[in-house]
Amino acid sequence: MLQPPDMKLWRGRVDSGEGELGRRWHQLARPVAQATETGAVIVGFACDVGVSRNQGRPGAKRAPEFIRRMLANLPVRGCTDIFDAGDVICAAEALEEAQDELAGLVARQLDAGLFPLVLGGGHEVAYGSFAGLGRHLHGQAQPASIGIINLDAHFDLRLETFASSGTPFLQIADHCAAADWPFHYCCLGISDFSNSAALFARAKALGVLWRRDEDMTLNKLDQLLVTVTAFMARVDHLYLTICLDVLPAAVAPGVSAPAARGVSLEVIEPLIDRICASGKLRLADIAELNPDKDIDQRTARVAARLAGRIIEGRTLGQGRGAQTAQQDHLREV
Ligand SMILES: [Mn+2]
Repeated sequence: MLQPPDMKLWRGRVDSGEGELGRRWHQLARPVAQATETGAVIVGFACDVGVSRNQGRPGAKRAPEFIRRMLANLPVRGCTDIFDAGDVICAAEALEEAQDELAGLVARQLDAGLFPLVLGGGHEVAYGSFAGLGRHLHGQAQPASIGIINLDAHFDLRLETFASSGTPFLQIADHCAAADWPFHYCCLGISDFSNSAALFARAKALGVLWRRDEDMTLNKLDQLLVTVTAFMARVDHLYLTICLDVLPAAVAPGVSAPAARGVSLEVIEPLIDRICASGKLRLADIAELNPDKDIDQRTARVAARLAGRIIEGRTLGQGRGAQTAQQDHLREV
């Protein structure tokens, strides 16, 4: 079920004495019905059925509301237009229907020329998000070459007879195989102690590129950036998905499965910046905030910070993407 945007969530401080420079996101946000051609659109996926089915701690259903409240107070910097498309609400056990509805909504926003930033929900959001990008790209002359970059402690490649928050990337691999699309999956932040040997074997069989949490330290950042840049060069479109349990538990306590180690923001943020600067990012989502388990809204805050970084970074990235295209053209000449 699609719930229209609740603009009452977009409230916050007003620094009326500061004029234009004092504006915050709540002063920009408008319902998507008023969207112009450019801009980012916030889409909520109010669902944690996948988390329950995966034997996790439910609560992520309310995350879109909590993240919006944090986004509302962000200062306006690089972003231009922020729209809200409302929430897909998952009724009872109807996960597959909700994922399908999300796919339709995401595809419509992409068709309209907008950049969707989806707020999960459990990581089952990823299958709906990806399917939406797939629908948008369907019918192009070339098979869609989509790179998936997942910042996550988990592969989420579980082999099950039902969909859950642990299965989305195996579902996507099947989806790609059926459509005769390549499956380009890069998973960053994997914990050796949170994935079974079966999952490592499946990742290997599927040609997944992964890096472990312990290999994602600041002194290895340069090499990581080289690896991710090479991955991005092989694809035409990028889908970035962030599972908040990739972060240390002190930074992101409000998740179903807090990380024993995690990857620090010092490493996560430059990676996100590089992804945004590629000019190829079409879609992003942020999954697994569980407001019931959060402490002083730390996790909601970090989710909003990352969402803001992606939306602003992408605006800058478009400029850099155009620049790169121009440089490529000059080299050809
Ligand atoms: Mn995860």
